[in-house]
Amino acid sequence: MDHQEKSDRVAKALDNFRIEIPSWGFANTGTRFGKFLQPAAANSIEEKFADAAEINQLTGVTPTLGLHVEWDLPEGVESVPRIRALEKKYRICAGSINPNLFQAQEYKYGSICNPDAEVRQKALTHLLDCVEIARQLGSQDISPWVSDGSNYPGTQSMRQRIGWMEEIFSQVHAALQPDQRLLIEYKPFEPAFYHTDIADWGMALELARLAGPQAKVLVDTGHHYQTQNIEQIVAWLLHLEMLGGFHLNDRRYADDDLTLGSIDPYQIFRIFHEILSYSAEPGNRSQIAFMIDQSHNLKGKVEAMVQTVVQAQELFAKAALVDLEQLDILQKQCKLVEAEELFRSAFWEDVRPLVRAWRLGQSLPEDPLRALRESGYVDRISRERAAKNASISTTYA
Ligand code: RM4
Ligand code: MN
Ligand code: MN
Repeated sequence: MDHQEKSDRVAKALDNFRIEIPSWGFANTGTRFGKFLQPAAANSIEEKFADAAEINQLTGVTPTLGLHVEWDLPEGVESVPRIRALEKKYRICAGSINPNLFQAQEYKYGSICNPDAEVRQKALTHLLDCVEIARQLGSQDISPWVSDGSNYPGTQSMRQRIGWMEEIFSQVHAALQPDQRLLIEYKPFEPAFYHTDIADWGMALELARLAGPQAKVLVDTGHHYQTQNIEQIVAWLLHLEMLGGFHLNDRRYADDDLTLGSIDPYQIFRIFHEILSYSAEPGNRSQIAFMIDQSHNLKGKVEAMVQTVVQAQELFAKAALVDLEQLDILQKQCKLVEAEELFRSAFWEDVRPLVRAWRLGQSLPEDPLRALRESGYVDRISRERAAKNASISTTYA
C-alpha cells in the first residue's frame, strides 16, 4: 500500500469517526477508599460543558456530551431548559442520556429487579423520565446500566428478577420515539458480588430483543472478565445487527475506567477492525455510538480526555489500514502466517503523521495535547475552580 492510499484510508476513516465525551469524566472521582480532589475538576454542569467545548475545539470530533441524569439534571425534565441554554452557549449538544439506577437508598436491593413493586415502579418512572428528557433534548440514545444483583447465594430469585426486567424494558421501549434507541449495558460484577442481573452480552442481547427493535446492546470495554475475547462479542453483535455502541475505556483488573488503549491497545485495534470490516460490506449499516466512559482519579481530567480521543483516532486509523480484500484471500487460503502478518503490520504502522496531516486538513491543531498545554486552559480553570474544589464535600459527579 503506497503512502497516498494509506493517507486516503486514514482520512476516510477519520472523517466519519465521532466520539462522545462523558460529563462524569470531568468531576472529582476516586475509588471506594476515597477521593483525591483536583483543582481543575468540574463541579457544575456548566463547567462540564465548558470542558467538553474545549476538547471539541482541540479535536473537532467530540460534538456531544453524555449526561448522567441524577448528576447533571437534578430536577429531571425541569432541568432541560438549563441544558438547552448550555448547549447554545458552548456549542456542544447533549448526547446519550444515562439513567441512574444505583444511588438512591431505595435501590439497596435492586432497582428494576427489586422485589418491592414500589421500588420497581420508581425505577420505571425514572427510566421514562429519561426517555422524555432525551426527547426534549433531541438525544437519540438512552443508556441504562443496571447495577442490580445480590451478594450471597440463595438470597434472591434470579429467575423472577429476569421477568421484572423484561416487563420494565418493554414498557420503556414502548415510550421511545421512532428515532430513539434503548442501549442495554452489561457488567459482570460490582457493586454486586455474587450475581449481577445483566452480567454479560447474552443477557443484554436477550433483554434487548425482547424489549423491541429499537433496543440494542452497549459494550463497555471494561466490563468483561480477564481474557474474554471482546472482538468476538462485537463480531456477533454486528452480525445480529444488535450492537448499539460502546463505552470506551481500558482495564487491568476490574472495571478500572482507565484511558482507552493504555493497557492493551491491540485489543481496541481488533475491535475497530471488526467494525471496519463489517462496515465495508455493502448493506451493513448498523449505527454505532462511540462513547467514552472513564473516570480519572489521578490524571488531569481534560488532558486525559484529549489523550483518549487522540488514542481512539490513532487506533481507528491503524485498523483502517488493514487491507480487507487481501486479508479475505489469505484467510480463505488458510495462509495463517501471511494473514497474521498483514493484520499485525497495520497495527504496528506509525499512523501519527497521517492523523496529524488529517487534522491540519480540517484546520485543527495537529497535536491537540500540545495545543491544550499552550492554550493555558487547564491553568485557568485550576485557578478559577481551586477554592471550590478544596472545600468540596464530594459526590461522584
Ligand atoms: C458503571 C457503568 C456505567 C457508568 C457508571 C458510572 O460501571 O460503566 O455505564 O455510567 O459506571
Ligand atoms: Mn459504562
Ligand atoms: Mn463501568
